[in-house]
Amino acid sequence: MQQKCDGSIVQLFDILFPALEKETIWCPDNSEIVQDGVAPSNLFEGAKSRMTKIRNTTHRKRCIRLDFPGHAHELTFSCYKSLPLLSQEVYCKILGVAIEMARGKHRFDLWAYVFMPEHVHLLIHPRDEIYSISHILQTIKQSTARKAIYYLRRNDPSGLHLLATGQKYSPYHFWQDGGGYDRNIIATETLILAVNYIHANPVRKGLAKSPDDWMWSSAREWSGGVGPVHIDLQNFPIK
Ligand code: NI
Repeated sequence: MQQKCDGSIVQLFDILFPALEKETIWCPDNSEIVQDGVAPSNLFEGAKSRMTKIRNTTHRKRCIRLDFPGHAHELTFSCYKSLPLLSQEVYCKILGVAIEMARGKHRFDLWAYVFMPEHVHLLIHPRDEIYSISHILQTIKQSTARKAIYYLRRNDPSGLHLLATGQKYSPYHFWQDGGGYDRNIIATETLILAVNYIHANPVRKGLAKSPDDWMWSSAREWSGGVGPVHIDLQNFPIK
């Protein structure tokens, strides 16, 4: 099926998967929506090159979550207004705990992560056939936001205004609205590229000399050391 890529990929998914969950997202890093060899058909393998054409757009797009058994998901989400909230260790710790908690609740493997000052990348692999990436993300983000705002109220009330939304029922946000960026990955080579990409983030941004130098990353655990949030590599296709 040939489709143009100027946003029409959303319609393509609408046609193919009308019942799938969809939501509005903000894509950080001007990233693209890409499907990587997605079941149930191999349609997306061919569609991939066309989909990459929506790379470098900075428009709001809809994120089509494809919760397919066995797929890994590369998730990216940003702090509210892209504020460098995660440059403060306390919030990284809160986020780490939130990921641990979500892992207990939703049964997924955490294969790689990096907490950048203003955004987060996670590579996760749900263990169950039936799962919801939206629920997993919601658990992680809500728990972090609740604790971070509580912390701010008690310890730095003057800092709260940075997170103020002006909305009555949701007065403070820790995370940018929307689901972030979600890419399904099944091919082993793509998984390895994703892990390396995630670990290279602080180096690319000039924040670290090597991936292992960045505290809030799984790079050290991948090279045999320990990191602040434990990763589960027993189900990773190669080691
Ligand atoms: Ni990044």
